[in-house]
Amino acid sequence: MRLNLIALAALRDGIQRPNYDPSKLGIGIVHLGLGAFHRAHQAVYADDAIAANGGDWGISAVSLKTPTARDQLAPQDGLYSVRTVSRTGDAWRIVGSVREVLFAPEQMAEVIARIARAETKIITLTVTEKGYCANVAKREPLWDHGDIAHDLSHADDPRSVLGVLAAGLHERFRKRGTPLTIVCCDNLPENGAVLESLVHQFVTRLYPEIMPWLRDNVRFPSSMVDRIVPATQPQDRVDAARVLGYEDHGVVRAEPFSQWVIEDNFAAERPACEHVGAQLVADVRPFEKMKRRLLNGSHSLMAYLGYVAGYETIAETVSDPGFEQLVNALMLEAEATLEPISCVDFAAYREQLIERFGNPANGHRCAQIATDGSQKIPQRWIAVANERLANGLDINALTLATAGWIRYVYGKDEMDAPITLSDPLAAEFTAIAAKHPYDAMSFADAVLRIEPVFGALGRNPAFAAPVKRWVNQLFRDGAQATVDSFNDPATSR
Ligand code: CS2
Repeated sequence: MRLNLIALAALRDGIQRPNYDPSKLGIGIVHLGLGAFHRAHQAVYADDAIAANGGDWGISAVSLKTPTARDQLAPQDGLYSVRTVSRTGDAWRIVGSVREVLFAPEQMAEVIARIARAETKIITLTVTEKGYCANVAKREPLWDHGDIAHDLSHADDPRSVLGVLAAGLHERFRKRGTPLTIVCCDNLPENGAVLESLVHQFVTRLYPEIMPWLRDNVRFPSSMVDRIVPATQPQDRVDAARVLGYEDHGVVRAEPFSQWVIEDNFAAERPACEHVGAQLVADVRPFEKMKRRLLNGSHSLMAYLGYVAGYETIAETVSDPGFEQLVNALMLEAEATLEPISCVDFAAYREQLIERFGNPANGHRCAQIATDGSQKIPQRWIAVANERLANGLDINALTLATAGWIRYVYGKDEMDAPITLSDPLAAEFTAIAAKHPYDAMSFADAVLRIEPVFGALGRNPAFAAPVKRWVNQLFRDGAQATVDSFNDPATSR
């Protein structure tokens, strides 16, 4: 039998579960992007906040691209378990806050109606970097992106996140136009301001008449989200059935650590998240920058170089002393670009990150983090390299990290086996590799010219020359030897 509301009542003791009746919960939040991360992060905060303080903060969770999550959770009345994995063992809990699951392409009218209802006070989003179909640095929608172009001519049947938001906002305006807060939860710099700008530009094209209302009534706080959530593994389902006594097709696994820093800029009511561990602050930027540059920057470095060196997971990669040293070097380069945060000790934060990366129970695969590098590394590394060069600082670890990415997108590993590239620019990488087979320098040179990733930095010799030298060494000596030589200056390049 599947986990559902009836099973919940009969669940065996010892498993944490909602102390409220999920069937009586009203929906106050719409979430776009029902991946594992949402289930292990925002939905857990909502679950805790409802348990602690009540309130109709149930979530209508929307999948935009695939029906998988809807098909997993709808038969379970939205219920699922979170398996927290740590060095000391597992903990399981059932989350009750997801009250409705929708698959947008089949249930668009319901999605739009949910966004429009006055009871909905908040929209949260986890749609990944590429999900915004935008040039993030310029804060502009990619107007010629297929989904954006489609939505501009089919406003009632949108495909893109911006299109769905625009249609929902238009309908909300037509109803009562009550205030709304839209919280971006993706790893983008100043994510609230970015999303606000994208939505404003998009809505201006489709429904200019609602812009005065939108400006006055819809807020876009920025937020920093953090929890390492590896993809669910088949074993998680097997274990869920054993531990819960019910099948759970929606189970997610996550590390014990969790953090959510949110700009206190809401248009209307919100759940009392500050009572359940979230930090409400005036300015999220320093927190978000720290997390993105230290955690995500290190993640990407380990994903590419670790993969090429033959490691499967992040924990395996960081347990190699050479990699641990390189990650620390990258973090120090990034840290020098951060402004101090009064309540944060960066050295302790770095140490905690190494410990989190090394959690052997995580099973976080390098290949998972390696996806969509073209969308991630500009804000994880390139911005840092630009700032350091402007301040006359070295960029040794950053250039090796970048070389690791270039080596990875070559598309063949050190045994000459194909690497499956999952990236909006994958076809471009493959074409460049075909043009420069086994020619490290010309391949690197051509990749460095990909403007949306590197901007002008790719043509700056202070960056491009060391990157190309590292790429050459990676092809010649392999990733492990190159990482080891980074740490041992005696083995010079
Ligand atoms: C990772 C993130 O996949 C990735 O790119 O770096 O998903 C990371 O695990 C989270 O941001 C941690 O909060």
